[in-house]
Amino acid sequence: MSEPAEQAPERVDLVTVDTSGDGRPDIWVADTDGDGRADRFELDTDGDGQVDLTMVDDDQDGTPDRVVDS
Ligand SMILES: [Ca+2]
Ligand SMILES: [Ca+2]
Ligand SMILES: [Ca+2]
Repeated sequence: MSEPAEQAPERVDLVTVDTSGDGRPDIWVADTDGDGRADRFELDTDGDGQVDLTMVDDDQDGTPDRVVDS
């Protein structure tokens, strides 16, 4: 038995923010490659609880680099 060389990336929400104060998060900051650093930012811009805008931080410097259309 040997450990797999690569583990499947597992998304972890590092931070959720409720900017509108309605008790539901509208910003999610997630780590999708398992290194503990944020690389994905999701925004709910109309407050329905569904993500409207996804941004990816390719170099993981904390600033989103590009917008991903879903
Ligand atoms: Ca990461
Ligand atoms: Ca929404
Ligand atoms: Ca960046």
